[in-house]
Amino acid sequence: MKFNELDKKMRIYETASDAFVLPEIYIVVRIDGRNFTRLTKEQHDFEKPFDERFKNYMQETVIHLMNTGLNIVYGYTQSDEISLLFHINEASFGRKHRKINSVLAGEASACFSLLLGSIGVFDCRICELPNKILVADYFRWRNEDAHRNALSAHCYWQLRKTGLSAVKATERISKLSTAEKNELLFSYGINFNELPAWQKRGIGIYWKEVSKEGFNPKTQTTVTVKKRQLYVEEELPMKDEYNSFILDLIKRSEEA
Ligand SMILES: Nc1nc2c(ncn2[C@@H]2O[C@H](COP(=O)(O)OP(=O)(O)OP(=O)(O)O)[C@@H](O)[C@H]2O)c(=O)[nH]1
Ligand SMILES: [Mg+2]
Repeated sequence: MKFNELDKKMRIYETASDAFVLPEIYIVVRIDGRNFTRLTKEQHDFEKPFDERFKNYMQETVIHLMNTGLNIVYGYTQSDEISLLFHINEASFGRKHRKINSVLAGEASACFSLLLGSIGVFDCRICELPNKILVADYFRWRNEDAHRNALSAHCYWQLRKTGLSAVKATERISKLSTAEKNELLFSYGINFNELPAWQKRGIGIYWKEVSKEGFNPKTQTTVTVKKRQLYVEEELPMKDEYNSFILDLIKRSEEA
């Protein structure tokens, strides 16, 4: 068989399941650490429930992903996960699922591993969202998930500190309402409302246009240039305000 014939024959098997995201559908990817319960608690000794250094690695990984040449409007991270919102017109890799998922999982794993100094692996999945309202709800969902998990995680580790086993602590927390979890923390002198916002709501990263002064050696004059720069928001709003924040980012990205 000639190579051309072999190439044509085999290519079908490689591309048969090459699904892509239709135009005008918003792409949000969620990248999540694989087995990070083990990584954070057995392989490394990160502070529990939240560790500043771990948070910085996640943040640096988001910044790396937003600088890989894809047009990403917004990056969000909480716990061991990262969500990225693509610009509505982003067409890289023909919007193919397999290519987007594998490239982003690879980029995130490589960046995080270098920061950590050992292997840390991420998976990646695509959410296809047919309108902006759903995009805002997607981010609200992850933001509220962060809030709920932070409250439970603080309770869990507080109970563990007092000598309760993992099973007993989990069982105790499963029976508590949100108000009771707040009270439990309060009884140990912790006011949940006063804990750092990044622990409760995650961190948002987006592009801001800034004016910078530069020197033009040709004309020997000072010039002002506009540059896009990533901005890290550690005090994200919540609930309806967060929906508005996301909708505003989308609006600005589509006007630009
Ligand atoms: N110690 C510590 N652990 C963290 C921190 N941030 C996230 N984690 C842990 O990361 C894990 C994330 O949970 P999951 O993504 O649900 O579970 P996983 O073990 O990664 O499993 P898969 O995602 O299914 O592979 C939890 O165990 C969190 O406690 C941190 O700042 N400190
Ligand atoms: Mg994980």
